Amino acid sequence: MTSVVKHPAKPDRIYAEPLAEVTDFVFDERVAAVFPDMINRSVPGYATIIRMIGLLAAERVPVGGRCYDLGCSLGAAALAMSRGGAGRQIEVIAVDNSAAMIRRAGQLLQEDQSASKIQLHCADIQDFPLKPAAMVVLNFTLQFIPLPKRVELLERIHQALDPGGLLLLSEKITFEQAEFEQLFSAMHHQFKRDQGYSQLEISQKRTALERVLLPETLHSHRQRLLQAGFRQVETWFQCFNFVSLIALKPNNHGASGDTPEHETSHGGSGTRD
Ligand code: GEK
Repeated sequence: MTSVVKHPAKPDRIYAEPLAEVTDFVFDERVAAVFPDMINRSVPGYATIIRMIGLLAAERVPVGGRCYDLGCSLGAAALAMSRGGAGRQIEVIAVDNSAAMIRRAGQLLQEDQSASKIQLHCADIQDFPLKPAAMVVLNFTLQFIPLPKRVELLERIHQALDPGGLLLLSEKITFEQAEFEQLFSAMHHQFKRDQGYSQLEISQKRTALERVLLPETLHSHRQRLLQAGFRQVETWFQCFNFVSLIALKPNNHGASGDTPEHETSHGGSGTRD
């Protein structure tokens, strides 16, 4: 989260010592205090995704347009959008249900002059009312929403988006093929080792997240986005078991495609993911 934090991030040592009992992961004060270090060392490509969110906002958000960062944590994506839309009077609304995250985000954003237009809300995104928007970001947030509730949230986002609007959805994913599941989990594990996490930290964190972060396959995500009303869905980033998708809502002229993707042969090859 280099874009928010100007001073070195406090190191994440939450799972460094053996715990008598590993309880479910929560986004509390301890996590909020080390979050930039934690997410950068845990999610391969995180800094790139944040930077590209800024470029997407620069490309797609019109003058006076509205953006949402849902499950904003410390507001990295909100800040990227705010900077991407600089000079265009865009409105950025960032929402998270962790009071600790919102408090810390408030402190960090206050230090950043470019972020004056970002509104922070401590609320559950599952029932947070959405106004018309040009861009919505769910950057590694949907994975924490209960499975049966996910489609409803995506439907509300689709409904709120302006014609031609876009949803950016980043998620940790699983794979149907066991070989890829094993290979990419191992690569993620290696990535964390390379970032300085010990075997103990990796294994205790995995246990803590087991019942909290529920990943799905890329195919499930694409199907649900289509079900929610999106017509065009494309993967723009993937590193092992971390992906980021862009889902488009057609503009009034149907420019992003009037035909649901499941009725066409995708990418000309007819193959599915
Ligand atoms: C980033 N997007 O830095 N309502 C609101 N917030 C929620 C909910 C909910 N129902 N469930 C979880 N969260 C950020 C990173 S982190 C991803 C997102 C991670 C929030 C939760 O409090 C946390 O701040 C965030 O979603 C997930 O670009 O830690 O892997």
